[in-house]
Amino acid sequence: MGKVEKYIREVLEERGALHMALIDPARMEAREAGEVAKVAEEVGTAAVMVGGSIGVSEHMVDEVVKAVKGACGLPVILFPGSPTNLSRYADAVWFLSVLNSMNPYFIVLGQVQGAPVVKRYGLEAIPLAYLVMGVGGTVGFVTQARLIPYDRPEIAVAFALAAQYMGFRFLYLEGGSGGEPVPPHIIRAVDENVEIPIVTGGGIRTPELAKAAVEAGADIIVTGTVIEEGGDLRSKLKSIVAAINEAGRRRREARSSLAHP
Ligand code: 1GP
Repeated sequence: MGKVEKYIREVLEERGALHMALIDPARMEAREAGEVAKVAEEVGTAAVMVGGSIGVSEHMVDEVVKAVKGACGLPVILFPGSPTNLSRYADAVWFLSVLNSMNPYFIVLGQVQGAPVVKRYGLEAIPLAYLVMGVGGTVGFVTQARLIPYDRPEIAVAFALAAQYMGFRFLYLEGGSGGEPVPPHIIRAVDENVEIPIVTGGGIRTPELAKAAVEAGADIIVTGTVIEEGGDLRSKLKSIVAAINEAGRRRREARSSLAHP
């Protein structure tokens, strides 16, 4: 296991749940990304993810990653929409497969194109099964995902189990950026059936939504749009991170009382 994955697992162990801030280089300039990362670190975000589905070049990723690394000490994990979204300046990459894509490019061929670059850049690859659900947003459109409907938790569970049996170490339940968050009943059904940590994002813009996702069993909460929208970023992020930490703390306590009744 690489350094970043070890760090993620340690923070999860310690806090019960964690927040990652997502920066899309097509939607945010490097300078602003640096400022956002600094605030994110101050309010307790655990890592910064960088990536996007459309309009992202390697140069744009490089510039954002360099700005984030210059502004804070958090690990930077790439979240690539294509093999051209890799940067030698990042710490790790979610080496993701869109398992419910109907196009083999997004399941394995893009990964084949990118793998030698990951090796050349010395990036830590963290295997991630990526499931796009609900309305799916831009990522659902681009990756030609056969979207998992929110009234079919059994399909989400079947994909999640397949992902775990295939050896993926993290599972991402994606509602689509700016979309409807993956509902708690889907997260709960998946959590009851798989052991690997659950990441979720898409449409999470309030502390209440973040808390509901953690209570349902999500381990890592990703927010992107809320960071791009402007306004009082510090207080917005602070309240979201606090809600995640609080729900994580309660989950840890519940687990330890089960272990030591
Ligand atoms: C998108 O899950 C992420 O891949 C984040 O979504 O932009 O809605 O926060 P938002």
